[in-house]
Amino acid sequence: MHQTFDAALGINLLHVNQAGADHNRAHFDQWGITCFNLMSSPGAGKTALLERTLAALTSELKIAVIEGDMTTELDADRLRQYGVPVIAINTGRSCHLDSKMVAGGLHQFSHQYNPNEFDLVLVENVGNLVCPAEFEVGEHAKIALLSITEGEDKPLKYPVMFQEANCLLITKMDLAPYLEVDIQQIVANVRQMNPHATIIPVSTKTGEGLEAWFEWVRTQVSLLKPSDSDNDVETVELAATH
Ligand SMILES: Nc1nc2c(ncn2[C@@H]2O[C@H](COP(=O)(O)OP(=O)(O)OP(=O)(O)O)[C@@H](O)[C@H]2O)c(=O)[nH]1
Ligand SMILES: [Zn+2]
Ligand SMILES: [Zn+2]
Repeated sequence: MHQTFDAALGINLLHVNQAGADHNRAHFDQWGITCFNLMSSPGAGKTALLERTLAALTSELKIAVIEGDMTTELDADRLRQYGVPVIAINTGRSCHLDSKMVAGGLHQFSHQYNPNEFDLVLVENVGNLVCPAEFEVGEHAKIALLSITEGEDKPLKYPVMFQEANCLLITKMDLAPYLEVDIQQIVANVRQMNPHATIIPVSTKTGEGLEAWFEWVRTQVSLLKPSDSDNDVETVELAATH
């Protein structure tokens, strides 16, 4: 793992990061934006999932993406084709996004667009099963992706990401017939770390599970909305009585 204590400066980097994350979250709340942090090992399918999500949901939600990559804009360019703002952040040698980098992205975003018009910001973190889970960026929910090609033991070997996740997507389900993989064992290992996360098996190739994922996204976005204004609270309460 990277260093979390800077001996030269005598500061705990995780504490500094947390203050920055709280600041970012305050901005999201003020704008009425829900923010998700998508995390996985390299190549588990974050960008593919974002492509399907943008294709399905941009007609009903106003979405922006913060795209973290160490050096390239390859993923950002893939997502720009969906006509949404994509803020690319190159982390250089760093293996994760931190709250300061995301603050820089939000600054850029709020100068180019009116953030009050947006519903959802999707952050694609740098592919890494360890560090991203340690550094909050101001998200309201953490989404972890685990592809079935990675092995059933990953939730046990890299516990923090799976403990922290609000939603776990088991990806590349279309490959199950070709692999000797026990999906129930993956679920059991995740449950051992985290009894509460929503678990959704998906495939961006066949579309399996994507509707359940979209519905989870819609629910999370609508949960944040009521605090927006009194008017919205009333609408939600009225809807609930019918
Ligand atoms: N068979 C199969 N392949 C998939 C699926 N989702 C993604 N892939 C493939 O897996 C590879 C990596 O997918 P990406 O979406 O780029 O993964 P990522 O997590 O964004 O990767 P990094 O940003 O490098 O960490 C690509 O070749 C995708 O086509 C899936 O559901 N099934
Ligand atoms: Zn990606
Ligand atoms: Zn790190």
